[in-house]
Amino acid sequence: MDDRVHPEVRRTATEIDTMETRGAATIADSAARALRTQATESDAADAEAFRAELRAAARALYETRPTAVSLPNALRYVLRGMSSTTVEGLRQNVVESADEFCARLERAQADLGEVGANRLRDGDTIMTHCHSTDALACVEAAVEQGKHIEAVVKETRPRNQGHITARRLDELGVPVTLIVDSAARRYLNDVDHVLVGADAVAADGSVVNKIGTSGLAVNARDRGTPIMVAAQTLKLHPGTMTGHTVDIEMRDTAEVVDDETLAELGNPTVKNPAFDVTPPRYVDAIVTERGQFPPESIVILMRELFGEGTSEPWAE
Ligand code: RUB
Repeated sequence: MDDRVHPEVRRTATEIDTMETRGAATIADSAARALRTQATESDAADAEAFRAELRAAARALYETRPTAVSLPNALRYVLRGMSSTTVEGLRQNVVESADEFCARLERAQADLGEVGANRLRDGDTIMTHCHSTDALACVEAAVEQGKHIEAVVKETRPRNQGHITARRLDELGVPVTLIVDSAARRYLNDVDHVLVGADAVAADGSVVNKIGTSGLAVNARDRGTPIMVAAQTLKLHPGTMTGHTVDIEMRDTAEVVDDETLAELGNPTVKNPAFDVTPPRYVDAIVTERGQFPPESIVILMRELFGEGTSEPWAE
């Protein structure tokens, strides 16, 4: 890693890489805070060196995990705030943009929660996949509105993020039924909504989320269960407007099977994709802090928010 990158930023990058810090919104929040630390701790001699240092820090964070677009969106937001020509001015710019970014993220999640909660009726049961703070914001708001909500929670192999969801729902007072991933279709009959988050939403309305989301959505469509994606606009992938695709992270096979078992099995090839793509036709609504959208119309919101330009400010 570049020598100019502050140890705190390195630590944040490692935590994202090892998934100690995980989930698209949380990753974005910690990346913005890391850039803030780089700025406050910088002893750059001049404005040019300061900018170069911040770009190096942003690159180190960017290179951790490839799929959640909230990460580059966060880095872009903070770096684009650098308008001053002095070190002190730039430091101030970064601190203000990072603070503004984190506050906006929190507000967006709360606003999105209110929108999503309106789709949930008193007595509804949801099915979740993985752990999404955006999705849980909808449940939290519904509970605050006095609605009784129950949940069927998929464990989400191989990392079992469903356990985090189960704990969080329990804290909200939502009764939870935990199931193995392969039991999802069986229990779709008992639920009123599938509610998931997103790591990225493409311009055509495709939703990139934890591996298994697309199979769940296809099964839900077959059973007539509505599929709701909670994704604040930070998850919109501007590059997909100009033909870029979303890179799907392949993770270590040790998450699936340990070396000893692998050898006993005759060393088969193991694949461990972390995410998949759900085509827009399997999604009923994308719930954002700007309201809910049919997936096919999300591109209109993307143009409004990002324009057409998506160049990366950390590129040298
Ligand atoms: C997390 C995941 C979540 C999205 C949305 O995957 O797929 O559904 O990131 O989360 P991983 P949030 O555990 O591999 O990071 O709504 O909190 O942004």
